[in-house]
Amino acid sequence: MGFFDRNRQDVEAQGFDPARLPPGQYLTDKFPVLHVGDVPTYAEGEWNLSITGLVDAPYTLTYDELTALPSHTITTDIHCVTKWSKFDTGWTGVRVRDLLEHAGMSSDATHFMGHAEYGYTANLPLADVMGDNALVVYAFEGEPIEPIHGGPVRLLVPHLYFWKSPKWLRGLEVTASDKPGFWEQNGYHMYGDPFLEQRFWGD
Ligand SMILES: Nc1nc2c(c(=O)[nH]1)N[C@H]1C(S)=C(S)[C@@H](COP(=O)(O)O)O[C@H]1N2
Ligand SMILES: [Mo]
Repeated sequence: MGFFDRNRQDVEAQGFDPARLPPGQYLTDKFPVLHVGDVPTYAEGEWNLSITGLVDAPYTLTYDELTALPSHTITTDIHCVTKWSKFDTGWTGVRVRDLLEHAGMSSDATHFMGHAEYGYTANLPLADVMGDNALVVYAFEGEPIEPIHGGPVRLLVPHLYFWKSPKWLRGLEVTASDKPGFWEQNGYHMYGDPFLEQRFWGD
C-alpha cells in the first residue's frame, strides 16, 4: 500500500470521517509554509486593507479598525493543491460579506479578487466570498497569525484550495468579470474545488 492509501487509512483510524479528505490529498498535523517571494514586514500602523472595485463607497481599514469589527471564529479544514490537508484549524476574523456590504455593492458585481502584498492575487466568484466562512482573518488558534502564515491579516476561503486564501492581504476588489489571479495565470484552475480535484486548467 502506498503513502496516500496508508494515510487515508490512518485518517479513519484516528476517528475522522474519511470523506473530509478530498481525493488525492493526505492529512498532516504539520502546518506547511508555502508562498512565492519574501515575507513582508510592516511597521506599526503601516498595514491597511482597501475595499475597492464595483462598490458605491470604496474605503480603507486599518488593523485596529478591522479588529474592532464584529468577529467570527471558525474551525475548518484546509487543503493545499500540493496535496496536504490539515483538519480543524481555528481562525478568527471578519466576514468578507460584512466588509463588502459596508461599501455597498453594485448590482453588476459577479466576481471578486483578493489582493496581497507584492501583487499576489486570487480570483473567486463573488458568491464564494459571501458565505459565513469566508473571512479576513487576523488570528490562528487564538493568537496573532505568524508572518510566515500571512500575518498580520490573510484571507480565508476554506472550501477552495488554499491558494485562494492570499496571505498578507491588502485588498478586496469587487468585479464584473472573472479575471485570473496569480496562480490562475500560471495554469491553476479558475475555481479550485478540492473535492472535484480542480487543480489545473481542464480539471
Ligand atoms: N500572498 C500570498 N498568499 C498565498 C500564497 C503566496 O504565494 N502568496 N500561496 C498560497 C498557497 S499555494 C497556499 S497552499 C497557502 C499556504 O499558506 P500557509 O503557508 O499558511 O500554509 O497560501 C496561499 N496564499
Ligand atoms: Mo498551495
